[in-house]
Amino acid sequence: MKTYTLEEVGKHDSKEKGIWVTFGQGVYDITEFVDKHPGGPSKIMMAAGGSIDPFWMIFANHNTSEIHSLLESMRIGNISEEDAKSNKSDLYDPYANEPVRHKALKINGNKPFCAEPSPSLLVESFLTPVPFFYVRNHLPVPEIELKDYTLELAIEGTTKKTLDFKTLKKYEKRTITAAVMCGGNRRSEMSKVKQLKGINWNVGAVGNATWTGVRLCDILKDLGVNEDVFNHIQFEGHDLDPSGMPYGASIPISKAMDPRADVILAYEMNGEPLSQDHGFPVRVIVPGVVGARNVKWLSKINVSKEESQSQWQQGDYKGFSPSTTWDNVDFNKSPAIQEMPVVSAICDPQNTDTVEIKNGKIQVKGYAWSGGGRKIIRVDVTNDKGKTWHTADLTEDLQANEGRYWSWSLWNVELPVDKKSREVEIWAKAVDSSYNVQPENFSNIYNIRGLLCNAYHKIKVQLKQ
Ligand code: MTE
Ligand code: MO
Repeated sequence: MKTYTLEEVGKHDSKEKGIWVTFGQGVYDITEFVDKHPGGPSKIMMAAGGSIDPFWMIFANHNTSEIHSLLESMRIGNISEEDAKSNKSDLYDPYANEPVRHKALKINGNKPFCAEPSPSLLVESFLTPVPFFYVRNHLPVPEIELKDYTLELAIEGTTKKTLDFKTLKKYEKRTITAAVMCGGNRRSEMSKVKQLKGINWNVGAVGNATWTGVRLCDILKDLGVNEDVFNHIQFEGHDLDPSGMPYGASIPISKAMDPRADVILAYEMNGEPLSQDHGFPVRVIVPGVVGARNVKWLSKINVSKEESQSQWQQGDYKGFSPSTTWDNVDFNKSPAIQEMPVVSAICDPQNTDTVEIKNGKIQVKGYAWSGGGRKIIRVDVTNDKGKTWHTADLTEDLQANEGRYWSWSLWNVELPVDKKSREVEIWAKAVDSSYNVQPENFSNIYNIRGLLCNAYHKIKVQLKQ
């Protein structure tokens, strides 16, 4: 294979001249691949004409054999050993100072850190203890000192005010109970239909907590925002990608300014200051809305006519038809996910567990939740493929108001089983206050990003004889 100089590689940084990158000693022509990059063309273009090594240190989820062999298929040559070494010496590990996490979290990705608790642990308590609350980071965790913390308030990009932590805390203190759920929760089940791209979450990319902070509507009112002039409230985090772009997302202004929507800039979780992983010192909680909009380590709020232009608002966290493929997908044609659909999961027992029969029955526990403040009104469970449905008992948030039910509901049910059968298949489905119900299977809601995975949860367990 041919050997290139870094200068030669550097000249190939546009579609016209071809797009080359290096990784280790390899030189790769990625011109054709750029538009197909799942993380968006803009992200991969930051490496055009240079080394992708530092990017892959931040987006370390690229370190799979599948992605390495995809890269190798585009190899056109090498750089010299010395050049590869000098590229390497510039590297430092942006994840070197990440917080310590509880061993009970099952890690789905280390850099960035993504982890969830086991299902049975999840339904042990109505409020999820902070150490067991799933973590979904897209970038290294930023380190912020309270005394240095500032929140910028802007209108169409022009800064109007900057609040420090003390000033922020002067606004009226509010507490809500709300579940936060990742748009990819239960993706591992959908991935059985067909290959898709995303972290392989089980049912634990959700947690339920109390969130204390100030109402976003109070801050926007104080800023003199006219709801009729703008359409979206954009948020930015203190976590930055290699080009200095922050994590970002937005919500409709109607949600942000509605006092009944309970959108909170939270500084406490379950009565304690936010932990580093969950957004210390301040994060947005948009109850009833997909996790991705609940921006952590909040650095900036921008009032705008437009949605956030971030990759996570524009080129990710959107739903598609089961027939949409990576070759024909057009992210501009799908709206960004906001309010989540109704969902439930069986958490105890888990698939393939062996369970004991007591008085001819087995006990089954789980959670159910719906977005938009819609309360769970019923959870139906069957162990004969729908011939007989048993209604579960619900543990609910008794303080929640009509139309503002942000918390999850836990449920449990005793299912009568036939002692002679060795194996039982259990299905669960929830119904929300709009009588929305979960779809029966994943095949007709499959999408290439594995989002909105809310089909009936189906598991098989063995009966202890
Ligand atoms: N905010 C910032 N700044 N950076 C992030 O990577 N991840 C989002 C959201 N807010 C993210 C963020 C996603 S996709 C989810 S699901 C939730 O945070 C996860 O919140 P948690 O880690 O507190 O459970
Ligand atoms: Mo997420």
